[in-house]
Amino acid sequence: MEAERALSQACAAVIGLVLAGTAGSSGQLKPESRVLVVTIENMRFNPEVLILKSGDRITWTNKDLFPHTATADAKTFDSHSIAPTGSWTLVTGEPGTYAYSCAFHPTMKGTLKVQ
Ligand SMILES: [Cu+2]
Repeated sequence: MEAERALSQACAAVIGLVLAGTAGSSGQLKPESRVLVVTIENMRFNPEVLILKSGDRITWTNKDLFPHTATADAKTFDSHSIAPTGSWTLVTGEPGTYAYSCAFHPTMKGTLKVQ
């Protein structure tokens, strides 16, 4: 009897968590937040300019045969080395325009516009 009651209480707790997640009250799991992808290929960021909303996630995927980075000019973010076939994800924060480049290949440039 005691075990059954404990189990039903545990289930109620899990349901409560799920509801909290979908309600978007946490700030981390906003239902409207999206995942956008920048493909690194042929020594370029594609797309070069990405417009997104604060809270969106952005994933850089490296399809070249050598490592790259996504490093903000102002050092507000830095992926460090992203290995071939590897990826790195950033959750966007403050609105603004963020120019970034590859630390290994400074001619590779991109821009994030967070609204
Ligand atoms: Cu590079």
